[in-house]
Amino acid sequence: MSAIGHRTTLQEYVTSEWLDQTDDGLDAVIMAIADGSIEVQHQVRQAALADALGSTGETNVQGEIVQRLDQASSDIFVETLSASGHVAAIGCEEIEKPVIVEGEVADGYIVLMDPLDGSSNIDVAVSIGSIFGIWKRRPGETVNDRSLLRPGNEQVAAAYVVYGSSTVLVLANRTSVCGFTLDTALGAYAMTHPDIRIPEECPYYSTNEGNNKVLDEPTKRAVAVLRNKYSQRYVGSLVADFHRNLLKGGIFAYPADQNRKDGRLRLMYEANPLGFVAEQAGGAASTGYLRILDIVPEQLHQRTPLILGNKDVVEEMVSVINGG
Ligand code: AFP
Repeated sequence: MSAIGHRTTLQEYVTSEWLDQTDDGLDAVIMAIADGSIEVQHQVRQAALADALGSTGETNVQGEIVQRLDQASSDIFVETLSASGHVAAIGCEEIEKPVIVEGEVADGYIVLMDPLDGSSNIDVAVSIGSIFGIWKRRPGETVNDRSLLRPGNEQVAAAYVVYGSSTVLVLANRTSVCGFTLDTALGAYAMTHPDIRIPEECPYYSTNEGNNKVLDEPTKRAVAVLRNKYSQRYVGSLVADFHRNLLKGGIFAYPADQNRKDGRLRLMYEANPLGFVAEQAGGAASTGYLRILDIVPEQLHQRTPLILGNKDVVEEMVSVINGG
């Protein structure tokens, strides 16, 4: 029995109050993400029953073993985004080269995505998710590989989906951040979290404490400040840790360390989209030295240190890292 009742559906929202003059076609891109995520959440929840867990045996451009659901999610979103008629190019964690969409593309959005974030949690029924950054093709631009290398501050929108105790899609543009919960009976998203603002209080910090031994001294001091002031919560899926902290307050930190000089997380389809959502919700995103959204990217799959969440706590961590 549908529970949507009086609630605004995602379709109604993105085709009415959400769109402003400049965003023609953006609603179709968001609905392509929504449609793809409904299929992905179904496959994720059925995977064990359908013997669809485990790896493909392939290694992706990150040097990571590709999980079967990683591949399936990548295929699903490339399909729905390409079929939207408004996406000119797609950059994906699982695909080495950009996908330049053939045929006539009106408007032309460029989408960077992590189709299934938190691969290490897929087989153990822990929350995972999908992450999307959306840029607009420059007027008259013939899209090529370099068209995807745009700073995060040029995004027109960003979205992520959490496949957890419920399936929630969070959408941000330059004026608002809202959350929609999937009504599995109706197969449609409905507004459940209007006007999301990251709370003032910050009860949580999320970091892999197992890396502490390989952090440099200033970063160790910064993490110690978090440890002494906040309660730790760490799922190991960035999208799930970020979602909790966005709704309840908190800071996520995956700094660079001796083993990962550039950090672990990917700039274009993890840090930039979530950094955009965080800033639109009153939070902040930093490398420890730079604002994430101001980084001019050089490679599609480049990594970055990431500190993300409550603005004042991010600034405090940055100041300690810089000797403050
Ligand atoms: P993927 O497995 O999809 O790459 O995601 C895992 C992840 O990039 C991010 O979701 C987590 O926050 C982080 O890595 C977990 O890393 P550790 O296992 O080193 O803590």
